[in-house]
Amino acid sequence: MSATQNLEPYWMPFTGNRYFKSHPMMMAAAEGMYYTTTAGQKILDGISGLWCCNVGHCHPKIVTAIQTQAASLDYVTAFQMGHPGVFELAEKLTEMAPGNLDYAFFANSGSEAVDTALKIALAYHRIRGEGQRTRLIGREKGYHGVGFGGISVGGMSPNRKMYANTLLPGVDHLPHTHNLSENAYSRGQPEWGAHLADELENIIALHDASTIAAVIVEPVAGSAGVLVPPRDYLQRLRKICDQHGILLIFDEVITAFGRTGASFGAETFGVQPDLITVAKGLTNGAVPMGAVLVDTDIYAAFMTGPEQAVEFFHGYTYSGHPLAAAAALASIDIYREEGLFERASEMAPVFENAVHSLKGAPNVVDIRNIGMMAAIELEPRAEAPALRALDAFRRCFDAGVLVRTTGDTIALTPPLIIDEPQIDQIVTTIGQALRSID
Ligand code: PXG
Repeated sequence: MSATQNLEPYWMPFTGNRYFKSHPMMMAAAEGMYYTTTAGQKILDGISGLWCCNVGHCHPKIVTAIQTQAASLDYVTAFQMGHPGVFELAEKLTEMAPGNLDYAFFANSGSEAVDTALKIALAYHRIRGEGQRTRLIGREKGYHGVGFGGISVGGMSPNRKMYANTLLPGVDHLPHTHNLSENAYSRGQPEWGAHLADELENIIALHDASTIAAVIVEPVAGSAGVLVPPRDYLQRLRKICDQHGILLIFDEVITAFGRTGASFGAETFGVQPDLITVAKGLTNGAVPMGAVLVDTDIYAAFMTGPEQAVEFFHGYTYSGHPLAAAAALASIDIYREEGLFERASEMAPVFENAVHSLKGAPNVVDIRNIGMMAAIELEPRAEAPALRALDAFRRCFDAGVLVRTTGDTIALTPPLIIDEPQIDQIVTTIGQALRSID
């Protein structure tokens, strides 16, 4: 960054623009576990960029794949046309996906993947003659991106309140599962809370199952601060959906690609959804891409009518973009070749012990974790919610460690290549930060 660079014209997303522009934090480069700031400081990445860069930054294989693709086929429309990479990607992705999720629809972000999945669910019921199934069920504290569909089923009030009267109609929310009096300091899945899934029965009783199209949840709520599903909770949701002909969508934008210690959260928790949304780790964050993985029966329901007719009136100019497909293929190869899902599963207990060692640090009220994701929840300062965590974030950054905060919770979601000394560095730095702030 030159000293004279004009920061004003860029309206930054999810950022306090005025504060940032007077206290800029700029990255110049990244490699492996580290960023380098424009001031030349090395920063250990404790959050995989933003839950994205699971194989670490600027992996040579991904860099080469993108460079080679950019020089050979830059773009081709996805409508009535294709390129080999995207078909190969669909095959590899659906091979990796659990159960009969044998079809992949491509979008460019998690938000687009979510809106696509909701549209598939609604259209599926309508095609089968159940067009009255229009209701969508999300969950409090859920994050499903920022499209109108995603914020409607999402449960983050700051993201919703400006649009209260223009959200999708006919949406209901399950209760969230965050409860410190029952579950504080859980390691892995909490014992308490499976009964909260039964609230779906009440929602069904209220509206009648025949009006409900789909339930969408994150297997582990990520943005809300790593809310791990209580034991048997997801199983109960699956069972109730099955009993009532309701589709179950797992939003795995964060949990897919090794984050929970397996390829998908669905695998970790042993629950088979009808649709899975992915993004982030799909391309290791290197090129934007999202996807919806779709059950064979759902795909088959659409494949009716004249062969040449469009079956689903949906898609994006950049669906299955060649650069994104190349980055995703390289990422999937690296996940396999470097055994990163297995590594995440092996490293998870080390990570768990390390983060739980922060119990007793000033103002810590909860620590929770699963796989390679964890949260440290702080007591908010009176009258100043989120500021304590923000102070901790800045102290950590100054000390060379990048963490993420949401409200008064510090989230950790490091690249799956992290080693033990780096885990120690993150935890030690957070401990020092918490002891240095009030
Ligand atoms: N679903 C889930 C579960 C997500 O976590 C999205 C959808 C939307 O993806 P896009 O690519 O449209 O941003 C996400 C995104 C945070 C944070 O602080 C997390 C996300 C986005 C911004 C901040 O944890 N996840």
